Amino acid sequence: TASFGASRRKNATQVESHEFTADVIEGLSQTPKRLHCKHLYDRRGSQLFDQICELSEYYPTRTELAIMNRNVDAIADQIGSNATLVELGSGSSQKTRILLDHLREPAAYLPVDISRGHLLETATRLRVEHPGLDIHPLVADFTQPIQIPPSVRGEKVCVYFPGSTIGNLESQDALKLFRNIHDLVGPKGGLLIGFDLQKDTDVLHAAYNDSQGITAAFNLNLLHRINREACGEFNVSQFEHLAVYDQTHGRIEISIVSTCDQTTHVAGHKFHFIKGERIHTEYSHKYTIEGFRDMAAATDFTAREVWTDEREWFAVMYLES
Ligand code: AVI
Repeated sequence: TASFGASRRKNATQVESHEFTADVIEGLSQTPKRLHCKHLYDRRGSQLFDQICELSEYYPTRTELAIMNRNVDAIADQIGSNATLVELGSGSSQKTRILLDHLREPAAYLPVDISRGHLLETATRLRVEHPGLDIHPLVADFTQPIQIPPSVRGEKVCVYFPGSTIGNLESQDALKLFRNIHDLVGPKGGLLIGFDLQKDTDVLHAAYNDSQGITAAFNLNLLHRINREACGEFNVSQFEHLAVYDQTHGRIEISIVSTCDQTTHVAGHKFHFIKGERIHTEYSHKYTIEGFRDMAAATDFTAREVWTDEREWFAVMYLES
């Protein structure tokens, strides 16, 4: 599951569906039209994202995993002993396992995710795999400030934010998140973060325009979701996936493009599209190590160490507050 998490829980479905509908109507009323990328991760979207991670063209997941495997001892040294590890947008990922297997006497592990079911499943599994570890799942939206329960006592707090999910935030939101993390970990706290690096445009293009069309299905699923959950009437076959690399901003820009002039309705609201008009759905920022270091420094984090792969396609950085 991606780090924004699947946000559908049976008993909270109604409230969430109102919020989703309101958000969709607001986004489609803007010029240019836009939809928040967190809405890409309903149950189906999360399944499709898991498939993306397995694609030969989608290098980030396996590259980050290889970096973690190769450097986990050095990473554990940086984090130090008796640390409380807070994972933002925790998945069921192998990266977390590697880290937990190597941490020196961790005080506690706090996986944070917006999806309760997924979070509790992960916590149950981890309790079996790590019987001595104090595990406190937190159902929360990590883009908002979070609090560590007072019962959790470690020598320091380290936030783990893998997967380059930071890249899906616009720069102001990324800075805000860094500040929240800084407040959470306190003085001498840590942040272990994975981020994607700038590289050859063809490699980037292939990663977001895979030959099997899984990324296209992932993106267009958002229109299906609107039809399912927000009384939408999109004729999805009249829209296409578009992902292009914008070199100036160092980011992949993902949108859904209308292939003709058309009108659709969402919960009784009318939306007109001209041929070629885009709905922006996601950014995926690609950084340089220097640029990332500068962004972190603007929020008073200092880069202590960075690990990368031979091709320098992806980086994992340890920062201290
Ligand atoms: C979750 N996130 C880091 C992915 C990325 O690469 O930006 C989301 C994604 N969108 C399309 N493919 C993958």
